[in-house]
Amino acid sequence: MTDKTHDAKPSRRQFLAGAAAVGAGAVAGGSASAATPDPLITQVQDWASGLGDGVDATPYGLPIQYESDVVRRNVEWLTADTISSINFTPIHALDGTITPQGCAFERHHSGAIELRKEDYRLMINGLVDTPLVFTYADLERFPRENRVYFCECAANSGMEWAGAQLNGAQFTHGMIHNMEYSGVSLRTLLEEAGVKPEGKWVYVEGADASSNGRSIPLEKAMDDVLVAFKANGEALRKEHGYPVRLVVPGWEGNMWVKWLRRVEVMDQPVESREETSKYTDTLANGVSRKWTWEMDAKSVVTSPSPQAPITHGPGPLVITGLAWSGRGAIAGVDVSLDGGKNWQEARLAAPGTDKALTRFYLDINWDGSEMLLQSRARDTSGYVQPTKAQLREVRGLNSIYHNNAIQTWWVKANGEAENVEVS
Ligand SMILES: Nc1nc2c(c(=O)[nH]1)N[C@H]1C(S)=C(S)[C@@H](COP(=O)(O)O)O[C@H]1N2
Ligand SMILES: [Mo]
Repeated sequence: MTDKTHDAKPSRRQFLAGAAAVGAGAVAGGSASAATPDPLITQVQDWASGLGDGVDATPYGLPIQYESDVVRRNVEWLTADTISSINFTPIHALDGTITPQGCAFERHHSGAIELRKEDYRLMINGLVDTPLVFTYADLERFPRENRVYFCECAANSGMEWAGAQLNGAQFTHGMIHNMEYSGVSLRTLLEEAGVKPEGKWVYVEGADASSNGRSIPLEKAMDDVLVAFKANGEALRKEHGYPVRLVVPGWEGNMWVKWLRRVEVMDQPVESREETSKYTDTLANGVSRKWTWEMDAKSVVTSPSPQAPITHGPGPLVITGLAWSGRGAIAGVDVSLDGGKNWQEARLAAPGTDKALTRFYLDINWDGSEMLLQSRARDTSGYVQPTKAQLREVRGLNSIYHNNAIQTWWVKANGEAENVEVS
């Protein structure tokens, strides 16, 4: 077969291709143009002159070396020791909504443990008709569900309460991941044991030394909580609770107990360390709010952002970010280019779904001038993401957890971005 574009005489097709290249050049400010031959187009490259790698070079695939900067990172002063640790999802470098397990943030109170399926046991006891112990193989025989949910640590954005501090969406908003979980509804297992009428709470704990025990009202436990063993189709990674973790949709990450070992049905909450001295919010008057389970609606522009600067000149610019709500689905996202004075509605990549990340885009014709970039999420309950000032009015300045305020990036004319606050 002859390729007409190789003829000396320009064909219509060649003209169109040339025009497209010029057009693309104008859009991206790139080097492609019909006038200057591009060796990447005109010359046979090394990778086309021989064989590539065989299929079994890496039995379990890893990202290509050129993507080696798309990794979890930590903030040194936050991670004093390795067993009480936190790292952050590189949300500035991801697209879509699903977080690959390999770069999903981790938070451990006493380190990630290695637990074999054979050694796994889940006990349901307390106010039940029949206390039960399940093996991993037992869990696999109950009807399964598949659901996508976000998991956000209550401390996400916590370092930003007092002022703009960390320079990057990964650090300000990266204590979040969003995966498709496969598992058994906790309701199914509780019904198997038979909850006694006095049972009003469950106390859930993990097999690690910290146990990370939390009390959950029975109403929630019987609603959408999952006992999950797969994430994004494959087994949970060790760091996310292999072989079994609890998924508590929309509620603070601390309740998503990893290496789940026991569910005790109780008539009252335990008031454990994790739900009293930690994960509570102290208000301006010194009184702490008792329970803050639901994660309020929140959003962030992931690009452009400090770690994802604009690398081209004026013209078409894709602004994108993530939005989520623990109270339902995202109904809409507004974006401001001028620090919240004017707002325009972003395009949702797909309609928001219950308690899961939603991707938004705003495709603009950037004039090359600086911007104060913000996003504002709205959820199906009618709630609108607040400004920092509005949040501080209600919550004061003592809080560490549950900061869902609007984030501002100062995008400069040279495309670089910085974490700032507007008043
Ligand atoms: N057993 C156990 N479960 C746990 C924890 C823990 O240290 N031990 N950390 C909790 C906290 S504070 C958060 S934010 C989430 C983090 O889940 P990830 O490590 O999968 O991101 O797990 C929660 N579940
Ligand atoms: Mo957390």
